[in-house]
Amino acid sequence: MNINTVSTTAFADQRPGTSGLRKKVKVFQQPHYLENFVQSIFNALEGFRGQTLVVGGDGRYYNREALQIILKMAAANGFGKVIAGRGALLSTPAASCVIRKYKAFGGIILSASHNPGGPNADFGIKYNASNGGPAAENITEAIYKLSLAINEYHISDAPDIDIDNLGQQKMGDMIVEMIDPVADYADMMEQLFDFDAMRKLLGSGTFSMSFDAMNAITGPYAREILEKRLAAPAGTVLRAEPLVDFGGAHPDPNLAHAKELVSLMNASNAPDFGAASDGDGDRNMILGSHFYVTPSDSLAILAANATLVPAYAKGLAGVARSMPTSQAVDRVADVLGIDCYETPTGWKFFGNLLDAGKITLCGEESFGTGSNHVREKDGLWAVLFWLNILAVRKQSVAEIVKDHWQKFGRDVYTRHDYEGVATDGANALMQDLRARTGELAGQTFGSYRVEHCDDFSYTDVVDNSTSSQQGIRILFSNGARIVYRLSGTGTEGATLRVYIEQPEKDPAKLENDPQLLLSELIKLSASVAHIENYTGRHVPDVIT
Ligand code: G16
Repeated sequence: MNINTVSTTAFADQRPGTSGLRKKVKVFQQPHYLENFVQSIFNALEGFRGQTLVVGGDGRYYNREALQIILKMAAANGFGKVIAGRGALLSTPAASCVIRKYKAFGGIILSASHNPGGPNADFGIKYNASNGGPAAENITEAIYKLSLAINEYHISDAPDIDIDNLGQQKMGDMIVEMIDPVADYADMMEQLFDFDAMRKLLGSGTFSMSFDAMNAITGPYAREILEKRLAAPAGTVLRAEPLVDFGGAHPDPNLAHAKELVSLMNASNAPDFGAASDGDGDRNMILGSHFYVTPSDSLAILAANATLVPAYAKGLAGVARSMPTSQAVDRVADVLGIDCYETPTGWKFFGNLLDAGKITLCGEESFGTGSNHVREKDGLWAVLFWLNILAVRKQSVAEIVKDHWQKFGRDVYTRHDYEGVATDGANALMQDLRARTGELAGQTFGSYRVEHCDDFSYTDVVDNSTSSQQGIRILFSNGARIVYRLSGTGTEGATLRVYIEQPEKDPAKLENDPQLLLSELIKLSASVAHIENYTGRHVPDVIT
């Protein structure tokens, strides 16, 4: 094997976003584009010579080609071994599990998560550290800076490797081991949950469930765990075959994009439990028969019921949520007497808290929940957690949620997304709000008085690093909040996210529709930020 050093010129647009570098496939297919970024990752790291790198992805278009390139670059840069999922597949949580289990130096995950796939759609790549979690901001910034100055990369001239069969092969001095992408993860799930109780529930004949894998990575995982190890009836897993373009669909498990599952769960003969996961398997949506559980409520309910699950039977060290996630879990933490941390959006911000043992569970409004078992959010894990709770409590999803609201109160919540708006307008809107934070404080709008308004800034309690400009928060005196931020995961224009929340304790109103309960605040959110002026949009594209 020869190592070629290839001259290249830098690309100016390789700054990782909320979760790695996400661009159109066509952008990644430009000569040297992927190679530059991979070399910049390696250049940002120290001490990996002879060490192990884990590589896998969500199976989307360009995944297999990217794996071959990364293998050749890892060999040329001196890694001792690459562990990769067969077929270039590894769900994001499974990649985290494998990095930790085999004590790898780190991993590269090929995914654009819930974004569509295919030759004209999206691709993505991110680096995870030896704890199995997304690289911290100081690393992603270092990668970006190096990408701006790169002028060469190293790549082996070895032929492509067979990535469809298990076992070890050699590329020069480097070992390439293709592993079963599902086995390690499934074994871990079996350690965490009460599989006997769950098997009994699924086999009781009085309980049914549907899991929508959305033609994405979780199909094989869900089949193995739900249909094989837990003996759920065949067909429990819908759209189980991972496809390079997700069947043309948008693999985002929410009310807008998982329409088939939502209709199934609202039909007259709806299953008792419905769930879905996203492109790379780290997100989850939880549904009961005729009932939707918001991700923020789901996190709070998992926290409140954690001791019913073997892995968390001894209780939780603490919990964390991203800033725009509702305050429902804060109430649970209060009652449990444990710490609750508020971090910026991005799973990477939970890493230090998990590593330091300060938290056991964490989650986000963006359909992500996870725990200290790995360092990524974990879609199937959340589904199994719910299944474990259902098996122990023997109540319906709706009963469990309503019971939770009665006990803790409800944080009525909605998110309004304005997708693909002009970047200049979106930036101007945020700048305008930022400039007005001082003057908004103290103002009254209808029945709402602004108590505090700021641009959220976070200081990590473990390493004291700070992250500023993480979203404009308008906090009202009655506990309601409106939060504005721009998405860091889109690939076209800008996406404005508006998060709207209000506590509700009146038992008579607890079960009302959030869009009605929040109607005044929703109108206020649009007028205060002059959304129509800046974006030209009168209504949001997606409401969750
Ligand atoms: C990523 C991050 C999450 C974040 C989400 C949405 O998830 O890991 O922490 O909440 O994006 O981010 P944004 O609001 O900036 O679009 P995923 O599932 O896309 O990897």
